[in-house]
Amino acid sequence: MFSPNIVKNMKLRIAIQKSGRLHDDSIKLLKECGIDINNGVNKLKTEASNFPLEVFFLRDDDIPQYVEDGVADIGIVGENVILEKNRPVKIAEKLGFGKCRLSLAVPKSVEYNSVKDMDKLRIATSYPVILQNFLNEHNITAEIHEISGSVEIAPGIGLADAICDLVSSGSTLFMNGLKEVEVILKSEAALISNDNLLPEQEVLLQKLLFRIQAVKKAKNNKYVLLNAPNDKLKEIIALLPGMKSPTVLPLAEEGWSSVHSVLNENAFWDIIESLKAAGAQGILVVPIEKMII
Ligand code: PRT
Ligand code: ZN
Repeated sequence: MFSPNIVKNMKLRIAIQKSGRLHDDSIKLLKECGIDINNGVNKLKTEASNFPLEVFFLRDDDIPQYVEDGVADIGIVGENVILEKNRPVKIAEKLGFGKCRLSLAVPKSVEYNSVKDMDKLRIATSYPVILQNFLNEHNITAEIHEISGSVEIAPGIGLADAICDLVSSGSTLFMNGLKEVEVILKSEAALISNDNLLPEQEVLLQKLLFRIQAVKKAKNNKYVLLNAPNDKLKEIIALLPGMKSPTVLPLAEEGWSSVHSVLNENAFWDIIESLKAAGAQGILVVPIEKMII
């Protein structure tokens, strides 16, 4: 294998968006992973003080190429960009932020029944590769107009009949008199890595992934503390999954216990309601910072 000294001197270089929608969440994620970085304004690169990580600030569109070329070892970028750029990089982990969808939209007044209605239309987009693949899959011939920004105004100025663009709240489409008719892709930010990392870099990547996964799990779970009358304990415990099983501690008041557990966000409100109905009182819900199973 390799000597621990090499690992000691080895660095991982990560590319993140310089400014834009993914910048703040990328920095926040690194911070939540316990990595201190000093991201001064207008800096193009910086170093972490407590993890062997060098950070490059780039335009998101360039990140897949930099990672493929090995200028950066890993990067954080939207899945939409990864698929559009179609570079041979690996998705190491989806990160749960920057969520959006790439959709087809047409003017509100246009009747739309199925994707076949796109046949022979002019579609404006900044995602010609993903759009062309989608059209091919559905055997549709359309004229793709590649434009780099403000795609949603294209139908209004007569440049296109439809658009294919990113949507999150839908308000941009609404304000431009458009309606979303097909979701082509659901996207979120992902950590990508070069296909040929050195073994020492792979070790560092695994270390980083371990931390990212702990942060992600913590975000999806809540720590719950509640008081339960002892005669209802069995019923209440049955409702709580916990990491192994709930912790039960006697309260100073006779006949009552304190129950501690971890609940997944998806099932959270349903379980809280059932707990109340089963006699739980004084329910406290606390965020978890890191969760290592
Ligand atoms: O300068 P650089 O090239 O780095 O940045 P950029 O301007 O190309 O990208 P940026 O910062 O706008 O977005 C970066 C990434 O954020 C995208 O690649 C997506 O992965 C993700 N993301 C998430 C979004 C959105 N949500 C989003 N809503 N990217 C863009 N939008 C735009 C969309 O294009 C449309 O104009 O927001 C508008 C629609 O938003 P709603 O809320 O009105 O539906
Ligand atoms: Zn971009």
